[in-house]
Amino acid sequence: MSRTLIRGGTVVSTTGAQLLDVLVDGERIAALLDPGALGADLAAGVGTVIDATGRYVVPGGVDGHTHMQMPFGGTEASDTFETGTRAAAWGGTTTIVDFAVQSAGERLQDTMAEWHRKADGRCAIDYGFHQIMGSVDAESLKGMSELVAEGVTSFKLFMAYPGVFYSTDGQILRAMQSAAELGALVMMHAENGIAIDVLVEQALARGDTAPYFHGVTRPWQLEEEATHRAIMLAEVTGAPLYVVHVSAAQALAQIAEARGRGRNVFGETCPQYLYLSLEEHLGAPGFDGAKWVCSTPLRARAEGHQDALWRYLRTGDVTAVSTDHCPFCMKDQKDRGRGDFSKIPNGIGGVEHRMDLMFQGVVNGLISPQRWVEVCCTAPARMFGLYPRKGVISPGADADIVIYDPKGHTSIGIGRTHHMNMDYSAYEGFEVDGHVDTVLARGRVIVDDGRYLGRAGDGRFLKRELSQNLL
Ligand code: DUC
Ligand code: ZN
Ligand code: ZN
Repeated sequence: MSRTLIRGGTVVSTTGAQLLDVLVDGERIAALLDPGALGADLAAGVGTVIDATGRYVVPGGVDGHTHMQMPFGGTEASDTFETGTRAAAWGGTTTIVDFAVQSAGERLQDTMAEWHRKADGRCAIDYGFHQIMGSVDAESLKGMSELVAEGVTSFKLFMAYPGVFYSTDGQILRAMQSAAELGALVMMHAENGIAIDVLVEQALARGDTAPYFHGVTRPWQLEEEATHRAIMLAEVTGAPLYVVHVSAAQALAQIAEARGRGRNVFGETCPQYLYLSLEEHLGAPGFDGAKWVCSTPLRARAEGHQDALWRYLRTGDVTAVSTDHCPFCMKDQKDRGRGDFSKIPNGIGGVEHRMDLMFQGVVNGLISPQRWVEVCCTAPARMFGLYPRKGVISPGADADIVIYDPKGHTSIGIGRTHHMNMDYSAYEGFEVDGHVDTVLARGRVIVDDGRYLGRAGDGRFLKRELSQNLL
């Protein structure tokens, strides 16, 4: 593969924004150079020159939380590894970390092997795996060390979904003890599922069956309580803790408090919690709210969660922004919950829109361009043991690069920017500033000027190291 020069752009990193040329050699970044400073020796092998004048040159996005083909509620997330990673590429994300799912009674290793089979040879971009532990027992605890050796260095546990993925506090404690010994990261779905199930049963008995009641029966108090409990269990065991898809301001306050005490506790949020709400979306007329049924749920805008999330994003107590991409179509999937919101498969698709949606934080003066790059690219790479191969534009890193036009415009919705395998868009009608113009994945241009040039199978499995983000 020959050399590529990206010329004239502003390279944005976590520490600053600077006019620099980027020289790519094969799959890697070879050098960052003062504009026009390419010497004759390096210029010799340059086959392609990309003019990035007036645009940002940023690391390819790292989405640390996706669910391609995830089985849920008798159906399966509608994006395959092929369609979902292609959509991610369209949106400037060049790495995902997806979840292998262990349900009760299955061996961890078998589920991991199955997820490799699903993804192998199909992905457009590089990918790693976390392991969901749906069954914490002696065998799965032993299996954790084998997975860490294979580059699967994080384990998700659930305090929600009794009878499906739920772990008791005792099981959580044991898994955290094993994780602490291994140096592995515990990822937590922090909602009190036992209490939620009672509220759900009572709501349905009252006839409150519409999608809106999915949100009402998962109040923020039950997210705050579970987050606090998870933090305390992590403290007792010494395990590093990453709380996924945080939507409640009060849960983030718990995380901020633990971080203030120097604990290895991290928070993740997702664009849906920053932009969508219980009132407008879950509460949409008829059955439309089903489009936005996910857990944790969208919160009441009136309660101030969104403002708090943006604040915590700025201060650093939200470490990373992922999508929790878990798409289901309305037809035949979300439809299953007509007349009973508890049967609506939980999940929102958004892998394609994270970079653009988070860029609105820059446009609106809520975060800096540097922080945008940090939460979307660099921090998730460090959090999940992929740094400095991913998440940074520096010599030796994989040449995963996005040329982003801050003056561009993106129209989100079906028939416009929509490559996910869903029959609706959770962000339909969003008109946003900024545009993903060109995407390079390991040195190859895979998206350019509205054309997709990648191939299924280009993406490789990433063996991850332990988290590089511990306090
Ligand atoms: N939440 C979702 O919305 N979908 C999948 C799993 C989860 O925890
Ligand atoms: Zn979850
Ligand atoms: Zn998830």
